[in-house]
This record gives sequence, structure tokens and C-alpha cells, in this order.
Amino acid sequence: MSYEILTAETVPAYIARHPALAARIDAAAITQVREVGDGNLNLVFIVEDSSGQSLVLKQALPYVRLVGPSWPMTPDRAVREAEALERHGEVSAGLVPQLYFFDAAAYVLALEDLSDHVVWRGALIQGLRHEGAAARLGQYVADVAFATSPLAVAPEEHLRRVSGSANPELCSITEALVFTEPYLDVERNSFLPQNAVDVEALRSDATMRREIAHARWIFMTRAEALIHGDLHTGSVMVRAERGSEGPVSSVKAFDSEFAFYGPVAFDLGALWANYTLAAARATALDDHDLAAWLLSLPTETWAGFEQRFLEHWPHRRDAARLTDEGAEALLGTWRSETWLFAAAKMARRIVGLAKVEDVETLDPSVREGAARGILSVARQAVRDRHRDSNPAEFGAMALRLLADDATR
Ligand code: SR1
Ligand code: MG
Repeated sequence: MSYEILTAETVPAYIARHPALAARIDAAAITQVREVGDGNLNLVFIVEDSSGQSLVLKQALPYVRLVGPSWPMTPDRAVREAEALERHGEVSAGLVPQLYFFDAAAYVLALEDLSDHVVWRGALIQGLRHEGAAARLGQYVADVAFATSPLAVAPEEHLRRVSGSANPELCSITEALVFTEPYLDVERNSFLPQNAVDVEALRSDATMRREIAHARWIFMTRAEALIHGDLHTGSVMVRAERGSEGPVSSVKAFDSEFAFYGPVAFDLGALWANYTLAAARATALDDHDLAAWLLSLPTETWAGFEQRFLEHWPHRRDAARLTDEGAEALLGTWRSETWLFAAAKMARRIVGLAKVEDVETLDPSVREGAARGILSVARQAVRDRHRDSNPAEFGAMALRLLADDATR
């Protein structure tokens, strides 16, 4: 597979060749092109012209950027991302970036420039509280869960969309990095030597292994809705009402290249896991007030999700067969599965490839306790979800275990 890989130098000529972008930016007056991609897979350029117009070009590389050309990766993921952005933009207005243009030949997406936003992970690391962001993300997941599932789409059309949006290579990455490798002794894993005992405990925990095998099964088989597929706090941009302060005024879920028809709770679990990773950092740095706030976010996200889902419910297809008890049953299943996916998603960030800044930038003297705490929370979550899957219970349990393990 061969296509032009963009550089900061070639971006102006690329834009000039694509008239669809002319309304968004003046190719003849480009003043700045910056490559800002800090993710694991792609190139990202912010482009500005002399009149202050700007846009983002995102290009899928034919390999995993984090590792290099030795790990080839289909650029077709850009097709999946473009499709998800369009569908999600239709059903959850304002909660994803605008897609201006997609170049299927060079795997380039032209997107709304969100330079007035910040990546939520970075904001959380700084201790900034964008009040309301967690609820909006719950609403986003609910909008998608309802509108892209058989609750809103006719059966035959749903099945057509499921097969048309298959994303095997990216799902295979998730299958390996989230559900398989952390539980095996493989080269791509890494952790502090001081945590070897905790990793061994995770791997020899029969309940954990059984629950993660179940999570993997759900991930592989349950084509409920066109989920984001990688909804961590680094896939979210936020903007506060007053510069860097005040309640959130805009939330955007981006980077949906892992999108596929999968289980709704996978996206919710990813959010909970990343709140917990941020809380582990806050606990390690003795900011217990911040940790408590971070661990109130699972409840906030769930409440936003449940409320929005129930607002959609009266508009479902097939209301005669899907009674209101059906909504309760779905919500109960998803609530419990959110704990399960959260456990899988937090453990992988401690043991497997692709770490998170929240934990990795801690001094090893306190990272050890943070990592131990995360693994404890994961192991407890897969158990507690069968007892009481109330999100507030998750937050309370995580807050307690993180504090216990920070000093152990
Ligand atoms: C090789 S890609 C590694 C990770 O980056 C993405 O953000 C996903 O989380 C994936 O697992
Ligand atoms: Mg990503």
C-alpha cells in the first residue's frame, strides 16, 4: 500500500490540491503548520492561514507510530473514524469534532480545529476540574447507544451496518492489549520491578482471569451499537467557560478510529478506568480532595448516560415488544458490564503496552503504590459488580483501595 505521507512542509501543497478545503482555509496564505500528534498511531497537523482560519489534518500512518514501521497497521482505520464522526455527529450534536472532508486515497481527515480546548487527560493531571464534562460524555454514549442500535435502526439495516463497519485490525489490537497480553508473560508488557508481585497476583487470580475472559467474549460478540472504541480521557477535549476555569462549556470525543459495532458498556468502562487512573495519580501526590472528585465522576457519567438513554427510550422501535422493563434490564446489564470493562481497561494501562501519562510521569517511589492500587481496584471491581453495581459503590471502593495501596 502506497500513499503520500504528509509533512509540515508538504501540507500547504496538499491543501491547494483539494478544493473542498478552500472554504475552510486559504492555501495561498498559510502561515503555520504544526505537527502535534501525541497519540500512538497517527500524524496530526494544525494549519493556520493569515486571516486566522484554521483546521486540523489527521493522517493515518500505515504502521503503529508508537512502535514504528515494524508494526504495520491498516490505514483503513481512517475510514472507520470518518464514518463514526459522521454518524456520531448526526446523533449527538456538538459532542464530536466536525469533519470537514475525508480523503479516502490518502487517509486524511480534515477536522475542526479545537485549539481553544485542552485534552482532558492533561487537564486532569493539572488538577483542573471541568465540571459537567463527565455527564456530557455519558450523554454522548447514550445518544450513540440508542441511535445506532436496533432500538432506532431497522433490523436488516442494523445488520448491514454491523458488517459494513467491521474494524478487525483495530479490534484485534484491543483484544490483544486489553484482554490477553496483560495476563501473559509477553515482551510488549512492562512494569516496575517493585510491582512484579502485584502483576503475579493479578495473573494468578482465577476470578479475575475468568471475568476478563468474559469481558473479552462480550467485546468480540456483542454488536450493540457503533461505539467509539477507545474512549479514554486522552480521546476527549474540553473547554472551560472562562479560559481554563469554570464549568465545562464544550466537550468533544475525538479519535474514534477504533469504532465498531460493539458493547455499549465498553465506552463507559473506558471512562471509569481513566478517572481511576487519574485518581491514582492524585492519591500518590497526596491530593485526596482531587482523588475524591475524580472518583465522583463514574457516578456523574452513569447518571448522564442513564438519564439521556431514558429520554430516548419512548422513541424506540418496536415498543410493543420492548416494554419499560426492557430498559431496566438493559441498564442493569450495562451498569454491571461497565465495572467489568473498567477493570480490564485500567489493568492494561499498568501491565501492557501503551501506558498513560497520569501514572508514567509519577516518580517511581510513588508510582509503585499507584500501580498496586489500580490493580487492586481492578481485581475488586470484577467481584463487587455482582453484589451492587451502583456507580457510587465503585467510586467509594476505588478511593479506599487507592489510599490503602499508596502507602503499602
Ligand atoms: C498500538 S495502539 C495502542 C493503544 O493506543 C490506543 O489509544 C488504544 O488504546 C490502543 O490500545
Ligand atoms: Mg487514540
